[in-house]
Amino acid sequence: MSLLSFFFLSRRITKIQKTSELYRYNRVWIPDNEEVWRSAEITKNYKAGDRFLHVQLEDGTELNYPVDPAALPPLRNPDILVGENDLTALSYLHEPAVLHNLKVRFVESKLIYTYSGIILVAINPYKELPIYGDAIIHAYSGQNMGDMDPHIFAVAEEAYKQMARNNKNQSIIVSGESGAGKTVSARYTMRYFATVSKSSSNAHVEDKVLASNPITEAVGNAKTTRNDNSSRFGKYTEISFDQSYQIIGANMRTYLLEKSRVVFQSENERNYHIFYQLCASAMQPEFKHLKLGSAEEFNYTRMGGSTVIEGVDDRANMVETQKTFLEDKHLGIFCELLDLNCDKMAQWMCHRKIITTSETVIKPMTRAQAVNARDALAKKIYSHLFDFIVERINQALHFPGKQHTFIGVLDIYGFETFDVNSFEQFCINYANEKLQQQFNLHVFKLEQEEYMKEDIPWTLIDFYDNQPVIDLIEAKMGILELLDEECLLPHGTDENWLQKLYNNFVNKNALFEKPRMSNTSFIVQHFADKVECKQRITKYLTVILSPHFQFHLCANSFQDNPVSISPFSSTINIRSARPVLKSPNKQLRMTVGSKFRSSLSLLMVTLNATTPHYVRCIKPNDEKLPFEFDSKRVAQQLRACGVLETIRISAQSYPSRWTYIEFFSRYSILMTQQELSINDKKQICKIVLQRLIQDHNQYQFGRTKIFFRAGQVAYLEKLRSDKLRHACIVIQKSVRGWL
Ligand code: AOV
Ligand code: MG
Repeated sequence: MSLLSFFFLSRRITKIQKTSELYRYNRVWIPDNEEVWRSAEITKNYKAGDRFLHVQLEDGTELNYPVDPAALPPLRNPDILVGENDLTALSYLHEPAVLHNLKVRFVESKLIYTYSGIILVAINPYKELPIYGDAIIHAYSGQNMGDMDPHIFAVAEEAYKQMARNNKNQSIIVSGESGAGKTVSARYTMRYFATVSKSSSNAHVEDKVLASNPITEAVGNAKTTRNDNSSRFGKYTEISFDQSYQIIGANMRTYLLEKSRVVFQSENERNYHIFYQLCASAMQPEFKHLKLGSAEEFNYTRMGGSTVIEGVDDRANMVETQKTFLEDKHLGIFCELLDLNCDKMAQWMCHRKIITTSETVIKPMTRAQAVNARDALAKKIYSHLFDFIVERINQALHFPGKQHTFIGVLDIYGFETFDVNSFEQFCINYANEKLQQQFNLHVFKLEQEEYMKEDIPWTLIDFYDNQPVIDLIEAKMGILELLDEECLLPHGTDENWLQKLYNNFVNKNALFEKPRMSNTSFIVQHFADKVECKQRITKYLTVILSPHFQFHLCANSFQDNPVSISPFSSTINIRSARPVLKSPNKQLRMTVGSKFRSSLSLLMVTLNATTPHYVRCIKPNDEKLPFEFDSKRVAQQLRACGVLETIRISAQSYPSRWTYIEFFSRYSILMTQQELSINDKKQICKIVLQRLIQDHNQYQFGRTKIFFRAGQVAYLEKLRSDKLRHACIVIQKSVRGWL
């Protein structure tokens, strides 16, 4: 959402809430280029209609600040509210208040977690903190969210509790831009579940679930300019629980691994960690046969300039990766897969076989063709290995026993924009649009619709609906469909595709632009930012690898090993069926974009069938400095991820709700005999609640449900458990009396 629309939103609120009365000798926030907002004290009495506000900044500067009397600057909250652990508790809810509150907590109190209604905001401290130990996990276990300091463990506990209480699958959706802390947060939630729901029957199942992280990170993470350990794939891990809510296994779905990295890395970036870990361990006995050398020796690993990451010991990490492979056998298989037949390789790296009706010709390739074929092979092998490893992990994490419920943890690559963006960024950002929409749908639309359905007074709140940009990408005749169409043509090119995009969308769709100086790229206005994608997108979909080359490669090098055939079998089937290179393989060509689209929509279906919990990770500065808060960068992310709208909606909304029947059966223990004698159950609920919670603003009676403001259900639960405990004591006493 643009800064401008935020101004309009806060203006409207400003108008309603504040009169010029409030601007007498009060403190306000004024926009600032550097700090985003600066605090200022009003030093002269402001009269309605005045076009200037006399203010003094914190550094003592006095200003005659020009104002629009209809939209005065936002007011500061009283100091007593600063540092609140839930942003929705602030009295003035606007961007400067939220930013200031987060900054005070983060910089002064070193608190990285803050609630914003149903969202947990997590600011990356870029420093190891002593807040993740087992003792802390146990402290959070069984507690109510509101009773404890905000923490990733509190979110995990809430998901666990709701799963057990409502018998419903849950998901934890972690989002944020690259380097914001998603993977770290996802890992901690998994640690939490592994610790609190240890299986008594299968002692190692939770260890195995946790061990999947280092493996997938070794093969799927790499150093980028944004993050030394950047996830280059998306991951949704479903942790399965049995009827007693103990872990019985896990299953992982991965999304779109960045394959181009295998053969190309930009300056200061690296290939996948595993390569450096293997090179650093080249002299270890178990890796000697691979005849590896230093990462400096290989084009694929030294391209980015530096093969080391500060503070990272690749050799030690290899030991770690090796340890977590569930049996050494798998690592052996992994290495065997790379052990290619040399003669055949040399032949098919440089030649291709062309079969026509009358003859079969073997033709040498040009250098460029051979290089392309080599790169395509490398990417193919790597992505197959990646899928193979994920598949094996899933097999290893599948245990006998019936899954009763699951908690899914989604750690997907964050929204990203580089100087040069390609198809990968396009897909990553598209995925983020889908997630943002899922969030919008859940928090805004469903809430509002529910209140309306229940006849609860409710003011509609504007929110940024990103359906138009999703339509631009995935709807009929949208960007992806046009791409598929182009790839189906025998002579499809990027140029033609781009031209189609320009023809279809320029001046017709406000979210699409053609850069003025370029015919080779297009710009999409995403919810978080504008992103320019460069040409060469169809390149990713074009089959460059000679079918015969692959076929022979597979048939000759891997045939003897039935396990190693499996990751390549799809290649063989597809390729061997169509051994002529001249016409492109249609099946493969059209799938990349559409496959991603369908895997994303499947993910959305899964997420929509669970109760979602949201963690929004914020990257506080671009230099990876500990506890450094760059207000500009934080404000940008808060705007992009919808935190501000959620604050407004949460403050006005009722996050918990019970149907009258549910309320009646759960809290009948709190009802008096006299109340219970009333015939109408709905009426009983109303009477009881009015007696138990005096502040009538804390709930609303809908047509079929009761809606509670934050914290009220926790209060009722406490009354209930006190009553139960009391009842137990009474029973124990009377039993003792009988004995
Ligand atoms: P990401 O997953 O959001 O980026 P990570 O979870 O990899 O980001 O975090 C980046 C780095 O920030 C980590 O390697 C840690 O050094 C540091 N960090 C993050 N969270 C914490 C924390 N809670 N405590 C201490 N350090 C932390 V990407 O995968 O690039 O989108 O694609
Ligand atoms: Mg990550």
